Amino acid sequence: MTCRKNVSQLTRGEKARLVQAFLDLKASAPSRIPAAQAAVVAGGGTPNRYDDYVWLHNTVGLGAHRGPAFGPWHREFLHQLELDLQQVSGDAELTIPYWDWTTDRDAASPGWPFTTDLMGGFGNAGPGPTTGYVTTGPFGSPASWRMNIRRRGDADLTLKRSRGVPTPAQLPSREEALFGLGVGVPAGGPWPGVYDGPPWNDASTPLTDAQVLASFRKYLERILHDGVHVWIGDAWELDPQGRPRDGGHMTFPATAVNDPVFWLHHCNVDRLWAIWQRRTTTPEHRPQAAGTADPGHNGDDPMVNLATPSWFAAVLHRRPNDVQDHQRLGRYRTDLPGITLASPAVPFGEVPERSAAQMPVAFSVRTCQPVTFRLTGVTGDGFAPGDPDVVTVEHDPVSEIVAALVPVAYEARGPVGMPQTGTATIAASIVDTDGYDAPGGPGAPLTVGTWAVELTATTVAGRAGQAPPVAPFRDAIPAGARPQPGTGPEPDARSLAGAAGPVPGGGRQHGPAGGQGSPVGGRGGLDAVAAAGGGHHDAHGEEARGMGGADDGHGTHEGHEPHGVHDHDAMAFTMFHLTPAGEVVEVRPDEIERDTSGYDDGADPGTAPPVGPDPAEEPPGLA
Ligand SMILES: [Cu+2]
Repeated sequence: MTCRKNVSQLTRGEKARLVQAFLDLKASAPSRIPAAQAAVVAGGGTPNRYDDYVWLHNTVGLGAHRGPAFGPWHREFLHQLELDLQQVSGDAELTIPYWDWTTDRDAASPGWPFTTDLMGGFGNAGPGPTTGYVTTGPFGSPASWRMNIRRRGDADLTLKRSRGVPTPAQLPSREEALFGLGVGVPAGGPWPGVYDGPPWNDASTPLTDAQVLASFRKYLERILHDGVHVWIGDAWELDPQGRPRDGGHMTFPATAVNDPVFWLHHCNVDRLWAIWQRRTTTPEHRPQAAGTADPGHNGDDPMVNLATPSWFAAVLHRRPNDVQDHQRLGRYRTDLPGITLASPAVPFGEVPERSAAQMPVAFSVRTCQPVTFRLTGVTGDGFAPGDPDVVTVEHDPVSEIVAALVPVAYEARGPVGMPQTGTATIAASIVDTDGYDAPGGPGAPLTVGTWAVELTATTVAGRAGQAPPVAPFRDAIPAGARPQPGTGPEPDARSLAGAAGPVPGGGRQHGPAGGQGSPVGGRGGLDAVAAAGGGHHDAHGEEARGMGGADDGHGTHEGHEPHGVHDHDAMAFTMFHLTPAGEVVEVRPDEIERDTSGYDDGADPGTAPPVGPDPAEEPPGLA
C-alpha cells in the first residue's frame, strides 16, 4: 500500500527517483493526447507525456477552477500523474510528496522543497525582463526541462519563479488551514462546514466574504491554494491595469504545471480536503443535481478534460462523485488508520492447572503510519497482560492489511473444571504529527480506538510431568486478520512495467513506540468572523469569466477583462488571506512591491505601477 509522505520524510533515494521520473516523463514517455502534441510542436518542442499534463491544465480553465470540481478535478489529476510517474520509473511505491506550506516555510525547514536535490531554487534576480529564471536544481535547464507550452508572447524556455525567495509570512498560515477544518472557529461563528454552496460558479458571480467562509471549496481554493501559486511564481511585469504580464509559471493557470512543484502544492491541497472530509459530517460533493453548476462541476458530470479514456494509461475517474474517497486514489501518511478487531472473543480453552497460556487479540490494520496498541486493563480470575503489553505495527508498502497481535495471558490456578470469563481492554493510538486532532497539538498521541475483548478459559487437572501447553499463537490468528497481499488501490489499476509484484507480508511488529512531542502553546483564536461580505472579489462581468486576474479586490482595476472575451492566457492566480478579524483580503506578493522601489530597470512600459496594498490595509499578522 503506497502512502504519500511529507517532503521531510523522503529519503535521498526517494527524492532522486521522483526527480528522475519527472525528467523521464518529459524526455521519453510518449504523449497520449493529440491536441497536446500539436500544442507542444507549435511551441517548438517534442511531444511527451509530461506536457500532456501541462496542456490539460492549460486548457481546462474554469472547468477545474472557481467551481465545485476544483477538488475532484485536481484529485484525479494527481492520481493520473502519480500512476504515470510509477510507470515511467518502474517503482510502484513512488508517490507524490506533499509540501506543507503551513509548517515548512523557509530553507531551514526539513520539508522545504526548493532544494537542489528536489525542486531547485527560486528565480535569479533582475534587472530587466529576462529575470526569474530557475538556475539551480534538476529543472533549471531547458535542455532537460523545456517550457513547451507558454503564454502568448512569452518566449522563455527556462522555468521561472519568483526573483529571490519570497517572504515566508505571506504563505497561508496554520491558523488559516485550521479554520478551514473547523478548528479555532469562534463559538457559533461560520466556518466552511459544507463542501460548496451557491453561487456555484464564482468566476461569474462576485463572492462575499461570507460565501468564501461558508464553503470549503471556495475557502480551500481562494485562501489556501491560490496564494501559494502566486507566492512561488510572483509577477514582475504588470500592464497599466495592474495585471501580471510576466512572472513565474506558477502564477498563471495556463502554465502552472510547467513547474513540478505544482504537484507538491496540490498534493497538500488534496490532503487538506481529505482531512476536511474526515472531520465533517457533510462531506459529500455539492451540487449533486445536474445542470445547477457549470458543466463538469456537478456530482455526476463528466469532468472537463478528464473524460477521454485514451488520454490516460490508467482507468479514469470521470465524475466528481467518483473521487470522493481519496483512499482509492492516493493515501496520505497522515490518514487515520483503519482498524478492525478480528477476534472479539479469545477462547483459551482448557489450560492445565499450574501452567500458563498466552493468546493473541488480533486486529486488522490498514495504515500509513505506526499504530501502537496498549493493553490498558484485564479483568477476570487468572487473566493477565501478556508479554509485551504494548505492540506497534507499521505501514507495510507491500501489504494492504497488516496484523497487530496483542497477547493476553491465562494463569491456570482457578478451581478445576469451572469456566472463567474476563475482559481485556485495548487502546490504539498514533502520534498526531499535524496536531489537527490530538488535544496536545503536533506530536502528541491521539487515541484512535478502544476495544473490549471477551476472554474465556477453563482450568483442567494437569498430569504429572506434563509440559505446559505451547500457546497456538500464530494459528490463533483469525483469517480476517492475516496479512493480505497488496492488491493495489483498485482492481483496475494497470500493471507496472518492472515493478515488484505483490508479496504477502507479515505485519512488522515491534516494541513500544516512544515519541511524545511537547504540546504547543495556545494559539490565538480567530476573532469573530464578519458575516457581511464586501462582494469585492472577481468583479468580472458574466461573460468575461476571469479567474480573479489581478483584480485587487477594491474596485480599482475592475473591468479589465473585455466583455465577451475569455482570455485564458491572461488569467493569474491572486493571493487572498483570512485576517484575524475574519475578513478576506488580497495580499500582493512582495516582489511587485520591490519592483516599485527600483528593483526593476523600468525599461518596460507599464512595469510595476504602484499597486501594492496600502500599508494601512495590511492585515495584522501577515507582515
Ligand atoms: Cu489547477
